[in-house]
Amino acid sequence: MKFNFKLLVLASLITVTSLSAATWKYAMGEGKKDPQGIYAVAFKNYIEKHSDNKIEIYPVGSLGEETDMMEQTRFGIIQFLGQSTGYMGATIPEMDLFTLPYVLPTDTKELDYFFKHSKVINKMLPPIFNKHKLELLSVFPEGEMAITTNEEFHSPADLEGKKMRVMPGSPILVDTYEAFGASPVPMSWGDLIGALKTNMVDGQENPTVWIAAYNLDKLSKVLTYIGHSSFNAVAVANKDFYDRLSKKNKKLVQEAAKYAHKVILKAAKNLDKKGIEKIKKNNPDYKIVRLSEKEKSLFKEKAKKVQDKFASKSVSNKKLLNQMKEDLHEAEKNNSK
Ligand code: 6CS
Repeated sequence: MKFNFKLLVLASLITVTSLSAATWKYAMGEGKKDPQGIYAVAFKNYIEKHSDNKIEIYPVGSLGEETDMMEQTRFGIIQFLGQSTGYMGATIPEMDLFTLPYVLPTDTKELDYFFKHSKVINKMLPPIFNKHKLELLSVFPEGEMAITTNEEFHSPADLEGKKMRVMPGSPILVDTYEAFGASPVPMSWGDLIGALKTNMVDGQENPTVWIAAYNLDKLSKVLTYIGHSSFNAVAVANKDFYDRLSKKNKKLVQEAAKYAHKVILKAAKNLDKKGIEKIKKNNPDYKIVRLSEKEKSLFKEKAKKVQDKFASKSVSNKKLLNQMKEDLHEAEKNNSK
């Protein structure tokens, strides 16, 4: 039989390529059209455009709740995860930094600058995530937190005794709503719709893009902005998986994360506007309230002890909060140029 050298080379190339090509799982706490999905799809497109690797995306609910997916990622069952920071504080206490009331601005330009240049995100958090078997890829905003209730409120006194759902992984969210006079109810997303329908809870908070996407306005009478926080999410990889990647694939993952971060930050500038416009179009009689600065000051006063409690929990928390305030001051200065 004539030795067919070309066939051998082709077969070897296919073998090497197939050996080097992989399929990676990417789970998230939202759907493909939601902000975490915008990031995940951009990440997938970059990976598949620049390599033979494939990304399988698992949207919210397909692999359990956000807390389940975090454990699956930490133990390497899933390679990549998109997660809301409101679910992370119990696993990585420092991450409650992103749920603190009246620390992050609501101005989208300042947030954009902060999420691009923050020393907290780019220098201080990666080694903390490594301790939890995770490689931090990105942190990004999904919009200003808006509060939906069945009755108008303008002060902490108005929230007295109101059962307010908060995301289940954040002690700071419990502290915040207790400080605001309410009775916080930690609850996963999967249980919230039913709880609103049966009046198990009186209200909840989410960005308007999410409120509009899942018709939470139809399960309440009024939406109130108190200017207290932004909804944020992270993208992470399992650390052992990431460390075992070839140099080429590590570079590919970092470039894909950088690209997806640019895509979601660009989209994030308009998420609030798109969300509130969709709510107004679908629900024209729905009441939308923005508290005055005077009314906000009552909530800001209550928020101070929540910020102090976070900082007092550990030296790490205190350093992170101080650095975040410096990062935000930089963002504010840049925005005033
Ligand atoms: O309220 C929640 O739990 C959900 N909200 C958003 C914006 N993303 C996912 C999260 O599970």
